[in-house]
Amino acid sequence: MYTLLSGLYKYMFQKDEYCILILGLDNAGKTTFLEQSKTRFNKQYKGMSLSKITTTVGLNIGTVDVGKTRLMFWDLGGQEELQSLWDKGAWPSPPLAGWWLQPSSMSSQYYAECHGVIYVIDSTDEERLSESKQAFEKVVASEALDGVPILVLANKQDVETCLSIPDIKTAFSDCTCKIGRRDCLTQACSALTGKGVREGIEWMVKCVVRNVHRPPRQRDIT
Ligand SMILES: Nc1nc2c(ncn2[C@@H]2O[C@H](COP(=O)(O)OP(=O)(O)O)[C@@H](O)[C@H]2O)c(=O)[nH]1
Ligand SMILES: [Mg+2]
Repeated sequence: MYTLLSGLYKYMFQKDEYCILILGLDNAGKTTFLEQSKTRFNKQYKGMSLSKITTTVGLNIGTVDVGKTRLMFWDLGGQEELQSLWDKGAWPSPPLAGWWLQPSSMSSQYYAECHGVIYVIDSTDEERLSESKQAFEKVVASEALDGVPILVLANKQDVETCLSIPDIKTAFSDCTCKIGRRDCLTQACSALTGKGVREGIEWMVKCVVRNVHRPPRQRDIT
């Protein structure tokens, strides 16, 4: 009886929550992607004007609900000096008040507890492509991310002169062996127009739900 009732409570009032890191160099389009995703998936969300997004200092947090699944995104600053924090920060554990004031050493790290990674590449920035590849290589080489699905977004595909998906795959080909057997998809995308955003999010949902090695958190629906 208890199992039945708790199952019913979970079905009606709880969502499975998965934590997703959005990584990539500064200016790749991470924050624009997060805003576009919130606007597309959250009916109540009155999005900000995408053209008014400014450089992220620190991080942005946002949630996107897809059916009974909630993705909690952490959009981390991509400037070089902030990249060293990607694998060091800590996830909050609400409802602890003031969690964001706690030093990261007090709890576990982003990488160890995240369920998925979205890595955003600026397809118009050929000059920084190898820098982006190096940052990506460190991400996929991290043991704490073993088995975690990675969605690579080749962003800014609305720009006519951008690099194509095959160009980007070739430039990132050194990293293939480090990707291993985890789920990984390279998706053409424009965070600005929304092209590829829904496909990318839906792919990520499918992957995190089937990854039994990192079970979700349960959250009451608010
Ligand atoms: N043309 C184009 N511009 C984009 C796209 N996504 C982001 N941008 C622009 O790229 C710049 C950096 O975007 P932002 O989201 O702040 O990048 P972040 O530093 O990775 O968070 C802004 O001027 C955005 O308007 C896209 O898909 N297409
Ligand atoms: Mg940003």
